[in-house]
Amino acid sequence: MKLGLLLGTGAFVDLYGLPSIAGNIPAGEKTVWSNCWAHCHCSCLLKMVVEGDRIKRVETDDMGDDTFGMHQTRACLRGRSLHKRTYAPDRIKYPLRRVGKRGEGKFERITWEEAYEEVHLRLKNIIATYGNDSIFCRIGYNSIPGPYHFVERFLNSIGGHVEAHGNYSNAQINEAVKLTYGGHFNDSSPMEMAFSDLIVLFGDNPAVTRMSGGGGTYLYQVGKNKSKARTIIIDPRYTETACGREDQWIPIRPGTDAALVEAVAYVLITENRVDEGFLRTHCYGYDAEEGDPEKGIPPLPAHLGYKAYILGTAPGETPKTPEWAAPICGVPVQTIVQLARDIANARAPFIAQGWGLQRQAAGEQNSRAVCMLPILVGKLGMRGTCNGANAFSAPESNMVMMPFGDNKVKAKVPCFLWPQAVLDGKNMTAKKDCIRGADGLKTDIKCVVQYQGNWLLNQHGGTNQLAELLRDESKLEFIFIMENHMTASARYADILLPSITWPENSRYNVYGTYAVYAEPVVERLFGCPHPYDVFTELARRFGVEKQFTEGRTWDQWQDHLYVQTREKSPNLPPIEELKAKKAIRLPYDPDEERFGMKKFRQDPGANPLKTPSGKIEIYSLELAQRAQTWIMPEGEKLTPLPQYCETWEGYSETGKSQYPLQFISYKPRSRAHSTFGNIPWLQEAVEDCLHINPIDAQARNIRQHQLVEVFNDRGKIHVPVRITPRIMPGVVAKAEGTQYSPDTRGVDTGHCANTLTKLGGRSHVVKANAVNTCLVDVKAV
Ligand SMILES: Nc1nc2c(c(=O)[nH]1)N[C@H]1C(S)=C(S)[C@@H](COP(=O)(O)OP(=O)(O)OC[C@H]3O[C@@H](n4cnc5c(=O)[nH]c(N)nc54)[C@H](O)[C@@H]3O)O[C@H]1N2
Ligand SMILES: Nc1nc2c(c(=O)[nH]1)N[C@H]1C(S)=C(S)[C@@H](COP(=O)(O)OP(=O)(O)OC[C@H]3O[C@@H](n4cnc5c(=O)[nH]c(N)nc54)[C@H](O)[C@@H]3O)O[C@H]1N2
Ligand code: SF4
Ligand SMILES: [Mo]
Repeated sequence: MKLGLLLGTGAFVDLYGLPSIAGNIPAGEKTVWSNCWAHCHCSCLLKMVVEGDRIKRVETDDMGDDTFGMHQTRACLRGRSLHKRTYAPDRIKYPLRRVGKRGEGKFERITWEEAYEEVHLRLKNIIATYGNDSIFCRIGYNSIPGPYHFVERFLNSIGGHVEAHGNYSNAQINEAVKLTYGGHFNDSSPMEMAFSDLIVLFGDNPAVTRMSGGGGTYLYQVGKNKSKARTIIIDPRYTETACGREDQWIPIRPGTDAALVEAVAYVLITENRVDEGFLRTHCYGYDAEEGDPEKGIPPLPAHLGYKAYILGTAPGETPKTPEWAAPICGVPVQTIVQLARDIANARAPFIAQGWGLQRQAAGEQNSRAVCMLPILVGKLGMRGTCNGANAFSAPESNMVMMPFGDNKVKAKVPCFLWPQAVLDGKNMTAKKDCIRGADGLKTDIKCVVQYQGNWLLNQHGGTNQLAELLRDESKLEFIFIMENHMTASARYADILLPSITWPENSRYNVYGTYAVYAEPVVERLFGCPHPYDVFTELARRFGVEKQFTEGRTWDQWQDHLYVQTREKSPNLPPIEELKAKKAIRLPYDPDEERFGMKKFRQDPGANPLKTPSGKIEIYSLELAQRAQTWIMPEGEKLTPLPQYCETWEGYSETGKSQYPLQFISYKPRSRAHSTFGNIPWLQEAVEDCLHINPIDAQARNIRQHQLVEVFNDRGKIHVPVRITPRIMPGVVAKAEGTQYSPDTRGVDTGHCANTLTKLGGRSHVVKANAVNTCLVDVKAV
């Protein structure tokens, strides 16, 4: 039932028309509706309590009740500390120009006029000398990106820039799902779990990554409470999502999910539990294929198909039995067999994956492998199921975004390979390095623009090696950064401009169950201009102001984008109404079908997928073609089937390497990556430490809570240890996002995970960040 109908209010419920919590606000205070803009994309509503010109505290959404649809989008610990970000002592207050060596962190204060002058001049020189093809910019998606595209827009209005394709989050799974399903990345909403009888999650921790009221974890709880579906969590760590709630935790070695899936497939096939009919009518490459010359679909001999590969009847293949897989993935034979039978017996299995397992060298294959489970049993495109892809991509903001403008530079570099483009861009090609939009790059990257990111150093692989590259002023000639706080990356800026924090800004957001018009909660601090006005001024100096602004101020752009959004979603209130009420609940029907691929499932002939064959591609024709034509550096491999693949620094290397432990870095509860890392409340609330299993700790004489050194050839970090069975033996883990802080001994006392990961550690297919493929050892300090 639609909520609007339920309450008789029509299209939406103006639950948030109320300006403040009546009777609860002391005299002299007022509340202002705002929202949290953090990178978890939960976008929770916040009620900011302001006294005078200062945010005094942050309260959460306290309207409505626990009825689903009327539920409060309660903020997490980070959102409730948001004012501490605004008033943090490491705020960048004024424009700064580097005076010391790059990375030393020595700056002098300059005026805004000097800053405009210098940025204009340096960008102009870079363009005159090397062309726009030498400028790289990638906006950190630290916030719902919508309103923030003015930086790319500015660069495009002055002739363009090299963009990134893919991102640090989900480049591999997106490619994998595209190759397999031709789309359908976020197939089902967690609400479908209400109609499932078995939930299986691979490397997915929504209780942290989609933490609060606006996020998917709430939907997960609601759905699961309704169906009481049994849940299996497959992860090297006993995660917050698993803690005390799961029916089964299956610890697995990082990077080996594909081996587990193959053994499950072996059991399903040999016990006659696969859906042969579905595999014939809806899929390509399970077994021999006749092909269709008219549609350009080639035949496939049986020995190249998935079945022959799994059963080991293809030449040179071994049967992928549970006995074969168990020593690789660390999951006992009996557990594998039981998992296969549980999936086969389920009426509506909801099988999904997070993004941890695709941040691996063979990440695309890991993701494709997980999709094989619903495919084999033919349980997708129906109530209560998921196609094996991600289910917790928070409902994207439906906001129409500020247009990028036409980018005259067509080449796009994989987001993780921009340092390679600095080192040797002109030798990067489409078929070797996955450059898109052109055959290769015209020139090396000479200038980097970072707005709202910390990927210049901290969030990228191999901080020590990357810092060395950044220090070389003959390579990168201009680093231009705009930031709120002094981060590890910001220290490497040539020109560092301050930027306002979220409560100082205004925006609309339309999101899942609500729409908000967030006005600035307080005045901009330190006399800082609005960042849109900063880029408007730069555009003016380049003579392209009109083109950049189209005559709109920031607030006029916001109104303009909201009106366009409403044209697409007519159930939104008129702009005047939202502006008056500030926040509004949108109707949400919990029983609505929220699974994908329904039409394809019902009639695959009439509703083909956007794959080369129009079917689900177990054997990827696109990958088969790339395997013939791409130049693969040693160690990188393209296989048309979703196969388990041994990789550099994977589990198969642990016996041979002097670094015997697999290291993974996961999303922190107290931060969004490095954002919020400067808030003492949050540092106290969540311990930043290395998790190690008692067996591995004992073998190294390590005691609880002592300081340990985690090391490999690339770097060393010092970090307190937590000895816990919540991490499986052979694996150590740490949250990502603490700031890189090398000391004079070369030890990173800020214990940034990327001091251990590999700078060029790229995945096989889309060449994205494989930071979870990493070997280390640990010793007591
Ligand atoms: N080892 C390891 N590395 C990883 C990952 C991992 O799992 N392990 N995860 C990867 C992933 S998924 C991602 S998405 C990336 C994230 O990488 P980044 O997007 O670079 O993430 P943050 O560290 O959050 O940096 C965002 C910065 O933007 C600033 N900021 C916030 N709001 C504003 C604003 O309005 N204006 C301006 N100018 N600045 C603002 C914040 O202060 C912060 O310093 O990291 C990747 N790196
Ligand atoms: N609190 C908080 N929430 C966030 C963010 C944040 O920084 N903080 N960042 C946001 C962003 S940008 C993104 S991209 C998403 C990221 O969301 P995810 O990428 O899904 O999050 P991670 O914690 O990196 O990884 C999920 C799980 O994968 C497990 N894992 C790692 N390797 C493997 C493997 O080989 N196999 C299996 N089965 N499991 C594995 C990890 O132990 C972890 O529990 O989260 C978003 N939400
Ligand atoms: S879950 Fe927390 S960090 Fe994410 S949007 Fe909500 S309040 Fe902000
Ligand atoms: Mo991400």
